[in-house]
Amino acid sequence: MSNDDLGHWMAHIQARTEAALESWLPASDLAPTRLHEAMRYATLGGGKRVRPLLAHAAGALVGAAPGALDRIACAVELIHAYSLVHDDLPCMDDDVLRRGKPTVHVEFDEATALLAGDALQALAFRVVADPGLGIPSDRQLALVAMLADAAGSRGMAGGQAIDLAAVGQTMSRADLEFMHIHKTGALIRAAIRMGAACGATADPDRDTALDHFGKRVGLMFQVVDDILDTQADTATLGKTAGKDAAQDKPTYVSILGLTDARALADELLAEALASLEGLGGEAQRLAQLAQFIVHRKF
Ligand code: GRG
Repeated sequence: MSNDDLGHWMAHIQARTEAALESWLPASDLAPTRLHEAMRYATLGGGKRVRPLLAHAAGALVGAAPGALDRIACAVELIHAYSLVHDDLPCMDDDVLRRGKPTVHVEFDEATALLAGDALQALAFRVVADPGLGIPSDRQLALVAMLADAAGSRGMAGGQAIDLAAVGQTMSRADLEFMHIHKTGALIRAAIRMGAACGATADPDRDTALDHFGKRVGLMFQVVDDILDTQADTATLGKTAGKDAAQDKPTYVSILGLTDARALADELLAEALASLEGLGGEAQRLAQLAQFIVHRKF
């Protein structure tokens, strides 16, 4: 699988994800129209779709049906989109730019942004719980639980609570890792686990290896996000650059310095790739995605 091939495959999965999101999101002329417009504005036509790409790559590795993976991809992206809407609110990170356009509360209003996030989260669970998923019901329930764990207080929302409490504080490296593993890592890890759980057969060794990969990639994603916040400009990122330092937030760059933060990202990449070693050539796509995540420019 060449990098050229990766580009085509990514474009293909991104288009499938867009189509799946379009099919699940309520039409903008359906009442309540303003809320539905805001949900669509927050979700469609933007973002790298990293979590859907990982879900598809993990699912393809285990022979999962592409239609089921479209739904998993859609669900994790809906949770991600909701988290971005809420994260940008004045009571949280208070940002005005996301994916190169005004944030949802700027384009609409705060109450609509809050409700749009809530409704996107509910829709994510609706998608996974839908009978059309085509997965035996015990495993479908397990998928619902995986998504809930990743999004909840022991996952993404918990990590966000730690993040908000950390503003202006000093933090140990261990505490920073704990925060990042939850805030960003939990959903990325869940995307991979959920994709893999759509396969016809369980293989404990394979699933453990994939989960180890997901943990490393989840943390690596945020280490690189911390680096990009200091190195890239607002136009490239599509969101306000330099936010972490401006808000006096502890990050890998503030704690380790830029050089060691980069070294850590490389170390996590090596660990992630090592965990794929026993999984054969089909794991190549996940390896390529890990490389993409660490070398991304936005
Ligand atoms: C529960 C009230 C309430 C709020 C929750 C959970 C939450 C608010 C915020 C989660 C924190 C968060 C936004 C984590 C993700 C951090 C991150 C690196 C986002 C950027 O992800 P990319 O680069 O973005 O994948 P694109 O735009 O490419 O999809």
